[in-house]
Amino acid sequence: MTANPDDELHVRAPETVSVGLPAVRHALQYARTQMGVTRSAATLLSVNQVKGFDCPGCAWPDPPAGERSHSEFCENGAKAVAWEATRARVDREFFAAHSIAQLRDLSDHELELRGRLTEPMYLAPGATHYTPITWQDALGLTADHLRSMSSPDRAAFYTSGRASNEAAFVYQLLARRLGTNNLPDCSNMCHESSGAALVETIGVGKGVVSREDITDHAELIVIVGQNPGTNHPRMLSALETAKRRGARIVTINPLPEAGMVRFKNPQKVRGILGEGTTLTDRFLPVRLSGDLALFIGVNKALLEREARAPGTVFDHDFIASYCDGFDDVQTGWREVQWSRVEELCGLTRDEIEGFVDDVLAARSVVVCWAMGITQHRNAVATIREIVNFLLLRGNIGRPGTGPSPIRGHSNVQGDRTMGIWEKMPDAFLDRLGDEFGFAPPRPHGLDTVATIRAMRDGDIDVFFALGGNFVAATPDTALTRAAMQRCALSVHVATKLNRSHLHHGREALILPCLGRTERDVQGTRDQFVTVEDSMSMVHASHGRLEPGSSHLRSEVRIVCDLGRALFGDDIDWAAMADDYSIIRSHISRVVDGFEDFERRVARPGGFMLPRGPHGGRIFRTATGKARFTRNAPEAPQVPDGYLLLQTMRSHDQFNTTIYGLDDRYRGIAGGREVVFVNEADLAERGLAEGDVVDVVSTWRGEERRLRALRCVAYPTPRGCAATYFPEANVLVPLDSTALESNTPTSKSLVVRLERSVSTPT
Ligand SMILES: Nc1nc2c(c(=O)[nH]1)N[C@H]1C(S)=C(S)[C@@H](COP(=O)(O)OP(=O)(O)OC[C@H]3O[C@@H](n4cnc5c(=O)[nH]c(N)nc54)[C@H](O)[C@@H]3O)O[C@H]1N2
Ligand SMILES: Nc1nc2c(c(=O)[nH]1)N[C@H]1C(S)=C(S)[C@@H](COP(=O)(O)OP(=O)(O)OC[C@H]3O[C@@H](n4cnc5c(=O)[nH]c(N)nc54)[C@H](O)[C@@H]3O)O[C@H]1N2
Ligand SMILES: [Mo]
Repeated sequence: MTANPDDELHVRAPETVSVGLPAVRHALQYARTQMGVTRSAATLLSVNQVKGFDCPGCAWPDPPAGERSHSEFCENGAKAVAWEATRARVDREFFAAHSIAQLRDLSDHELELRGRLTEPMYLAPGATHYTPITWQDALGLTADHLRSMSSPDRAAFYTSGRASNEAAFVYQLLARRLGTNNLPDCSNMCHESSGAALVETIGVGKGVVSREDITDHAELIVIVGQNPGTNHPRMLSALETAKRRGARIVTINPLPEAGMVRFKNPQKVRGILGEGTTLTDRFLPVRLSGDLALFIGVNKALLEREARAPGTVFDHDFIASYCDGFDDVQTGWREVQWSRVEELCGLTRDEIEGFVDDVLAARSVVVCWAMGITQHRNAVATIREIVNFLLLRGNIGRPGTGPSPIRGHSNVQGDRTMGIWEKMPDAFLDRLGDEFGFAPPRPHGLDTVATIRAMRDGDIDVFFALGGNFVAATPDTALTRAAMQRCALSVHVATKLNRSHLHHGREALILPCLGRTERDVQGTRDQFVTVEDSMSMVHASHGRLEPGSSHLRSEVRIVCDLGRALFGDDIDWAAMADDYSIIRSHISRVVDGFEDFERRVARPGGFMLPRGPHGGRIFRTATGKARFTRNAPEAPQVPDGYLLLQTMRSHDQFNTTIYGLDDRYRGIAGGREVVFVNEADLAERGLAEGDVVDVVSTWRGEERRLRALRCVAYPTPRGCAATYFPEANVLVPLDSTALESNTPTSKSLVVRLERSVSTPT
C-alpha cells in the first residue's frame, strides 16, 4: 500500500461498488505496513469502542454503546490510525541530515511518511536546518515573542479540528487571556457557511439531526455535495439501515460517486458476500454551484403544486406558528423563471419535478451536505434555501427531519463549542471572564483568510498552530507561503512533519505532541479527553498506545505550560495540565450544555448536547422564529471556452495528509496529477483522455497555473471539471470567498485548459 513515487499514473473505469471486502483488505494491509501485526490488531480493536479512543478519521457519530461491532472503523479510519501509530520516526539525526531546502523537495506524501516527530525542534533566523531545543527553552522563546509584541492582535492562534475539547478550551483561554480573538481555524475553510446560514435561519449553528433520525425515522434522505463513500464511510452503514426499513435516498452531485451507487457493508457477512445495497434511488447530476438554483426550483415547484391543490403540500400550521418571512419568499419563487433555474443548475424541469414527487411522498426529510455546498460563493444562500425547503413541509423539530451538515475533522464541532472562533458571542466571553477573573477582548478577531492577509501585510508577529497544515490547506499557496515568511516566529504543534514547517517565520518551532491513540499520563494518572461528533454527542476518548517518543507532550500540557510561562499562576494552568477533570469543571461553568460534565461524560457513549429546534421547536433567532429567506438565483459566470473546477479529496488522503497515490473508486492509480473533464468538453478543445494540460484559473484579471495534469474523461456535467486538493490550492485566489462566511471558493474556480509544454512530473 505504500505508494511508490515511480509508479506510473494509471486510469481505468471507476468503480460502482464501495467498501466491502476490498476495503477491509486495504485497511489491514495498510495498518500492517505502518504498525506491524500485533500493534495493528491491538490498535484497531480499540477504535471507537466505549473505553477506547475516538477515531481521528472523521466526525460521523458512533452507534449506541450496546450496538457497536468489533470493527467500528472504516478503511479510512484504519489508515488515519495507522498513520499516527506508525513505527517510523523523524528524529534529530533526520533533521541534521536534511536541510529545509532538501525537505521542500519531498512531496506531502513523503514528508509525513517519514514518521512521527520525536522532540522539539528550533530553526534559528537564517539557519538551514532545524536543531533540537528543550521544552523549557521552546516555550520560553514563544512567551518572549508574545510578550514583546506591540499589541496582542499581532498574534494568530490557528486550530485544526483534531484538538480535543480540553485542549481547545485551554487554547482559546490562552489567546483571550493574552488579549486577542485571533482564533482562525480549519472550520473557516470548511463548514463556516453552514454555521452562518443556520444561525440566521434556525438560531443554531450546527445540525439538529441525530444518527437515529437517519437510521430509524427519515423517509427521505437527501445527500447533496458530499462523498460519504470516501469521506464518511461509516455513514454508509447508517444509510444502509435506513434503506432496509424503506427510506428513499436522493443524491445530488456533479460526480456519480461510488459509495452512493452500491455499498457493501464490511461489518456484515451479508455485505461481503451479497450484491450490496443500492443506496441512491434518484441521482441528480447538478452543475457545480447549481444547488442554489436547484433548491429554488424545488421550492417553486412545491409552491405551484400547493396552488393546484391548496392545503396538501405546505405545513400551514407549522409555518403560521413557527416561521416568518413566508410572504416575501413566495414572491421570490413566483418571479423566478424556470428557464433560469434550468440553465443555472443544468437539470431539466422534469428531473426537478421527479425529485419533488419524492419529497411529497415523504412525511419526514433529512438533508445532509458537506463541502460540495459550503465552498462556493453562493454557499450561505444555498443553505438558507435548503432550510426554506425543509420549513415548507415542517421538516424540522420532528423525528427523522432537519438539516444535517456532515462535519469533517473528528472534533471540529467540539472545538467551536469550546470557543475556537474569532467571533464568539458576548455571553460566552462574559462567562469566561467571570470564571477566570479577567476581561476577555471583545472586538472580533481574524478568520483564516483575514489572517493570511494580515501576515502578508506584515501585521502578524507570531503564528501559532495547534495542529493542521496551514500553508497547504489554505488558498493561494504562493501568497500564503510568502505571508508566513513575514512572521517573526511560527510555532507548530504537530504529530508529523508537514509543508507548514518548511515555509516558516524568521524563527520557527516544531513542538511534537501526543496523538489521539496514545496514552496520556499527567500528574499521577491516565487522563482521557472528550470530543463532540457531527451530531452533538459528547464522549470520552482514552489513548491506549505507548507514546511515539518519551519527549512528546500532550496538547493540553503544551498550552498550559505556555500559559504559565506567560502569566505565572494567575490562572490554575499547572493544575489543569496535571488533571484534565479540572478543565472539564471550568468548562461545565462556561459552556452551555455542559452542566455536570464529568459525571455525564462517564456514561458509556457519553451524552447529547441540547439541539435547539429538535426538542421543542424553539428557534433562537433574532425574531424567535424560524426564518424564510429570499435568495436570488445566481452562480458563477463562466466565459465561453472556460470550465468550472472543483478541488476535492481522493480516496487515499485525509486533507493534506496523502496516504497513497490511488483514488480507487474513481479508477485512478499511482498518481494524483489528473483533471476530470466531461468527454465532450475535452473533444471541443481538441483534447483526449491522457493528454497533459495546464489548468489556469482566472480571477479579476489575474491568472494562476497548475502544471501538467493528465486529462481523464469522466461523467460530470458539461462545463464542469474536478481535481485534487491540496495541490490545487495554487489555483484558489485568496480573495475569492463565499459571501457572508468568507470561506474560500475551492469548489468553483473559473479555469481554462492549456496543452502543457512541460512534461508531466
Ligand atoms: N478519508 C477522508 N475522510 C475525510 C476527509 C479526508 O480528506 N479523507 N476530510 C474530512 C473533512 S475535514 C471534511 S470537511 C469532509 C469532506 O467531505 P466531502 O465534502 O465529501 O469532501 P470533498 O472531497 O471535498 O467532496 C465534495 C463532494 O461534493 C461534490 N460537489 C462538489 N461541488 C458540488 C456542487 O456544486 N454541488 C453538489 N451537489 N456537489 C458538489 C463533489 O463531487 C464531491 O462528491 O471529510 C472528512 N473526512
Ligand atoms: N482547495 C481546497 N482547500 C481546502 C479544502 C478543499 O476541499 N479544497 N478543504 C478545507 C477543509 S474542509 C479543511 S477542514 C482544511 C483542513 O486544514 P487543516 O486541518 O489545517 O489540515 P490537515 O491536513 O487536516 O492537517 C494535517 C496535519 O495535522 C497534524 N496532526 C495530525 N494529528 C494531530 C494531532 O492529534 N495533534 C496535532 N497537534 N496535530 C496533528 C499533522 O502534523 C498533519 O500534518 O483544508 C481546507 N482546504
Ligand atoms: Mo473540513
